[in-house]
Amino acid sequence: MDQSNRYADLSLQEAALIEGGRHILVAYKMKPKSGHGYLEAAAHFAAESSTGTNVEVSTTDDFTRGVDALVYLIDEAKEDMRIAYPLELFDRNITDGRMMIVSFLTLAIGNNQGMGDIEYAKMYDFYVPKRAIELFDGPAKDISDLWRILGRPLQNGGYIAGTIIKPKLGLRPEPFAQAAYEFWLGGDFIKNDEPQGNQVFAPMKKVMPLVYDAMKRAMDETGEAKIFSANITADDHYEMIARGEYILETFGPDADKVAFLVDGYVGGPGMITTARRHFANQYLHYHRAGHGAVTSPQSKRGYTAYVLAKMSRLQGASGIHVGTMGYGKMEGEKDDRAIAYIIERDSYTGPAYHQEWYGMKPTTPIISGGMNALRLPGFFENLGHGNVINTAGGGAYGHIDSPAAGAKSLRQAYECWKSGADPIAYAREHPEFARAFASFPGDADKLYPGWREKLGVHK
Ligand code: CAP
Ligand code: MG
Repeated sequence: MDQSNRYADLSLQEAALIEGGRHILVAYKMKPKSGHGYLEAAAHFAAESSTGTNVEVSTTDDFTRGVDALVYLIDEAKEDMRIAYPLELFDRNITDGRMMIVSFLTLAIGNNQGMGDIEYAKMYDFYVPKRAIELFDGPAKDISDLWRILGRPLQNGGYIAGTIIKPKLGLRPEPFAQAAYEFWLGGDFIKNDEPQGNQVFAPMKKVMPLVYDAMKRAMDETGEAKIFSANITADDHYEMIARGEYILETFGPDADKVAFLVDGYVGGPGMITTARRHFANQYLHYHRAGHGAVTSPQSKRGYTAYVLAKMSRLQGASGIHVGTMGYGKMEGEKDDRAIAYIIERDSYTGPAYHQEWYGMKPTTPIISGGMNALRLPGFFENLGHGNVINTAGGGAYGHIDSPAAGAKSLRQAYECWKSGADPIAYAREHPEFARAFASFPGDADKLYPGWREKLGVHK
């Protein structure tokens, strides 16, 4: 049934919709199944994403039609299809009237992801009007809270050198805490790896007291504050709260140095909001493990990593992993810097829409995945700044001298880039950075050809 007379209005102007402030706009890359007209398929897509189904129903009235989602732009050659969703469509809390990401996803990326007349559709951008920005939680804490703890300037406080306790799983409490202590002798920030929690060989109630003890000893020895991002991911809301409350109690007077990590993609929006609302005083670290299932360029359905990051800021993530933009081990490319810019700036123009954030706190780009000191200078040059959290697991624990040396090499890589120094010249004056070349010779050969001769390394 062709519903384009109801669910499409190509006379609508995007600028007017934005000016009107009453719609969330969504841009998709959409292709209909063969045999289906583009506008007809798009209109059905909008119907299924709002007030309709595949046939007219007798219960529809004029009010219903007034909140229809409307296709307002199609470009079949570019597979570009854009829909205006009236704000009224989206669910609101009965407790406090706020909006919720789960409702946005249920409509914008819900049943429309499996329709018989749609080959594929992937959300690549969306626009939220000022009123919607006002109705999402947004971050409670941001990178300036971490810079304050670390004694840095609250503007441009710079690079936070972090790691992930490796191996990913399999350490018992004592070696786990020892690994943390050794990194903290050189670095700022340690996170649990995304699957680490309360494994039977590393019970949280054994690990956390030892980690806190390691933190205190490292802080005493270095004279520097340290931060731990503890994973409180769990299916059960009350389990998450129990974990978070236990961890805060354990870190006691240093509980302000605890961030909470949540595997937000596999856990879903509810898990992020549990952490955001129950632990509003803690930095909320959004780990996106699993996102590649939908965000990978190989996937023609779901949504992009750019959309995931933009949604995370609305939900209140203090920081989210944004990938390594082609410099690390995960999929990515240089232009992925847009994923950082949309969450850290108050105003940014993405692939389809310009977005103002009206002062909503920024979400920190977290850089992780195969990074080490050698790869960082190129990364910073591409991004244009180093106001990020970098968590390098292999880059720290793979340094041939020690995790502390690995941490120092990471920090030195940032200082090298910030000073504009030549990395080889900088390495001659900074041993931990120099030893990163010997630690990661494959990277060194690729990024700094002739490094052995230049640094006098002969094996
Ligand atoms: C990195 C990491 C990160 C992923 C996340 C891992 O370890 O801890 O979880 O890279 O990817 O488990 O692989 P390494 P992203 O530093 O040892 O590579 O940040 O792209 O979501
Ligand atoms: Mg990990």
